[in-house]
Amino acid sequence: MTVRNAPRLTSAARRFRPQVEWLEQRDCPTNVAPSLVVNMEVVNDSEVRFYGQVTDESPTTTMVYIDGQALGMAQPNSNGEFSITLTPMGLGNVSVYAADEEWLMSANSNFNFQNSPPVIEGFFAEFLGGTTWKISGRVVDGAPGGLTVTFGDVLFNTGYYSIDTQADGTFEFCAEIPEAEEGIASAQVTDQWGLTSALVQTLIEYSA
Ligand SMILES: [Ca+2]
Ligand SMILES: [Ca+2]
Repeated sequence: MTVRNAPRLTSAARRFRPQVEWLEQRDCPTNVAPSLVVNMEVVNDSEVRFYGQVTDESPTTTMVYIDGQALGMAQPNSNGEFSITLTPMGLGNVSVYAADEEWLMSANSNFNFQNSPPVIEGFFAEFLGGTTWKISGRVVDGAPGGLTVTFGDVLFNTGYYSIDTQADGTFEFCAEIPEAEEGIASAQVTDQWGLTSALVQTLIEYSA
């Protein structure tokens, strides 16, 4: 029986002997897709705020994307919490999702941004004497300031085409209406989202 000497390791082979058996064996970290809980809140009738929480093994490596009628992205903090306020381009659908560094994505959360049309209340022409009339009214809307009220019929015919509302939605001005032009005056307003009110009317009439 021949006993062979064990082969001698070169110094290079010795250096590269695997060391893993002396280390604690651990599972490789797995990258899971983020999941998302998100809410939409309308601010002042003109902005939308998206806020919520991303769950991921590493929330700060994820990003929340807002797509559709509002566009933006938000970086979650280490707890996964995020908040972003955006001005929509118009009414309609907005979807929100989260993606991590490897583009693993959460499901989409879908929202529908809608708004109410404005209403003109108390449209009235008050006779002040001579040919002077005080025209007034109030626009009721989620964002009633700075809207343009347009006039038709008597007011339009005598050169009063439009007026912008005050911050509280009110409008008021004096008009000179010749007796020959008396009749119905009308008004209408469109809000910032392109929603138009019903037409309102008032009578400008000189008593006999
Ligand atoms: Ca992940
Ligand atoms: Ca509105």
